[in-house]
Amino acid sequence: MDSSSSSQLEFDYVFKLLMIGDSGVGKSSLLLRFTSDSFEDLSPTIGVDFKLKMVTLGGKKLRLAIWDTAGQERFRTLTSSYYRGAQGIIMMYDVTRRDTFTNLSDVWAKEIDLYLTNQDCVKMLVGNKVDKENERVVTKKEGINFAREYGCLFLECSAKTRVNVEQCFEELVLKILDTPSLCAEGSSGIKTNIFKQKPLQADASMSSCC
Ligand SMILES: Nc1nc2c(ncn2[C@@H]2O[C@H](COP(=O)(O)OP(=O)(O)OP(=O)(O)O)[C@@H](O)[C@H]2O)c(=O)[nH]1
Ligand SMILES: [Mg+2]
Repeated sequence: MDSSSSSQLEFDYVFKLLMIGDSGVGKSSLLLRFTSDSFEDLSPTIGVDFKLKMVTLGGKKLRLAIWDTAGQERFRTLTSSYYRGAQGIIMMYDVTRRDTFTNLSDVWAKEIDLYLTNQDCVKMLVGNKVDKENERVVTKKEGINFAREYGCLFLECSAKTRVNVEQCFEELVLKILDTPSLCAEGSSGIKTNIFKQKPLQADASMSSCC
């Protein structure tokens, strides 16, 4: 990745986005669908993964630095350090697994309270795997209610069928753009800061889609 070439610097903002949620809910699959428009049977993430994507939204050229954390508990200490400076966070559950939904309040909301440094950080609740409608155990209404209580945006999606995949990221980013403190000159959303936080070597892979 060459961050010094001029084409790489032609953007208005860098936003750091973080993906959290239980193992197996489909965080890496959603990210792969969004960045590469593909779907595979992925192995659980080891530590943290990272992808970059350029998008144009709201008339701005944006560089999204998306950190995909491991849901497995043994990586929790490592992943907690990646909350720092995030402008947006995707909290994900699997609509066919009730435990992944209850863990949002039992585990993930607590992690956010402990580790998120940015008070105005925009949160997006995502219920994945809606293609498995006949196995659904968490209703859309429950998702809406949780999102209302925790002040999150909300969408249901399927990384497998592409339903609402782009919207998850677009709605999150549009809300970030609409939040002055996250876009102001001198805020952490400005161009250079993402390269200060690199993935730990053996525990993360870095790839760029643009
Ligand atoms: N049917 C269906 N399966 C999905 C969908 N998204 C992911 N999966 C499957 O769910 C399993 C787990 O997906 P991952 O993307 O690895 O889950 P993860 O949240 O990244 O898991 P960790 O990295 O362990 O935290 C894989 O077998 C995926 O193929 C979806 O939208 N529909
Ligand atoms: Mg993963």
